[in-house]
Amino acid sequence: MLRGPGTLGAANRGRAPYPARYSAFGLLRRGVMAEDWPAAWRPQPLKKSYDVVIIGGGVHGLAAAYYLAVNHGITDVAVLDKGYLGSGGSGRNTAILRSNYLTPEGVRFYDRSLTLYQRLATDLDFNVMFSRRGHLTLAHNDSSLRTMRWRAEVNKVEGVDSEVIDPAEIKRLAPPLDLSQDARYPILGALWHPPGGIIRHDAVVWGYARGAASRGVHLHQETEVTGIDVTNGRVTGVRTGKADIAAGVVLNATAGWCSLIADMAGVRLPVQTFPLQAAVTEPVRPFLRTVIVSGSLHVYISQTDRGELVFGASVDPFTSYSMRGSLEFIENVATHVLELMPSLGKMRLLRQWSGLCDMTPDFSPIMGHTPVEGFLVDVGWGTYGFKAGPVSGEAMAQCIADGKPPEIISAFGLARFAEGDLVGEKGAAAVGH
Ligand code: PYC
Repeated sequence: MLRGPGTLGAANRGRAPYPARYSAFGLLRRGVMAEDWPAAWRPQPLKKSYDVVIIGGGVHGLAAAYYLAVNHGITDVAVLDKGYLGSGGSGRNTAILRSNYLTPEGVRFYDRSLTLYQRLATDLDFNVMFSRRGHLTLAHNDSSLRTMRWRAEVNKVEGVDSEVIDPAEIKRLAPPLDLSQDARYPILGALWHPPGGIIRHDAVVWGYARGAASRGVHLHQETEVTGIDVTNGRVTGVRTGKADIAAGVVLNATAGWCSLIADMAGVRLPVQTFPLQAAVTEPVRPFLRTVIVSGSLHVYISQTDRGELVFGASVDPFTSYSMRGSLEFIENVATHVLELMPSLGKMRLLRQWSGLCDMTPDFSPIMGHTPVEGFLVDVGWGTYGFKAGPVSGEAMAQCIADGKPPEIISAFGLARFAEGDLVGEKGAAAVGH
């Protein structure tokens, strides 16, 4: 099944050039000629064998496939997804981008991702609607302010633009915020991160899918992996609901089910999976430019280019694979949004949804090789996965091509949990967990 641009112009298959170059002129010509766009990617037969099989058709898996092809010329690659592309965390996150992390390793890593995101529309010839809005993390108490000063200093040392600002500056940047000192949780200051912003998350998925497919990568939707074959400590292929596939390299780029997939290869991951809910309102005129985060109130708010407000919270307080929304989440998120912006009392919620977050003990990902030769992981993203899509794809592609992890992910190996060499990134979480 293809949803999204993969279905566009199905009637034109075989006629129009593939993939079409997107341009203002092309848009005009097709409008005038009433011509449909060709499919952004085409279904391919499931081969019996590939050099590389990537499990997970979200931004991480697709970006890895794209950079394997573009940076390393490796194109005998299949991306498998049990649903449709982007149907997991990539289509369920709140599309916030930032690099104001706490550890030097985290700051460098997420900053590379932000750099790639900023030029992604040009690289992919696909409008991913990156919008640099600035990112404000509010402090309601002294300990939050202290952590923000710490983050600002680490950010500056790593060349990332972040600073702690006072309430007057916050009011200037985000006028709808209640900055009165008699608010229930007065705002004492904020970490201001000008490069942060939002993007259209589905477009990122579609852009990478189109870019990878046009270079020969096969995208197989509704192809669930049911087993991973390992012989003498080496991966030899995967089993799917459709057929078995031989492969010398298998990358687990799943979110929500990463520990279950790793388990199929006999690799145990220190990961617990929690639901994370989000909600969106009806669209209103643009009034909020910055992304607002309050860790103490467990809420983040941004306004999309279409005018909707997107709200998110911390993960649900129990492990589960269920993706149901709850009334409790809506009550809490609405309460905290109104504490921050009382003027929103009349806005109506449009819908809510949920995704799954694979949390690691140190809130940093697990990337690179595993004890099973040829079986690699790009997992354990907690609530940070979407922000890391491009850099993860780039790094995992390099890891596969070179046979060793590049420097930028060297701190995120699985062995760190046994060695006690953690990369504590909890202090950079948007909300408490
Ligand atoms: O870390 O900025 C963040 C975030 C926002 C939503 C989930 N995580």
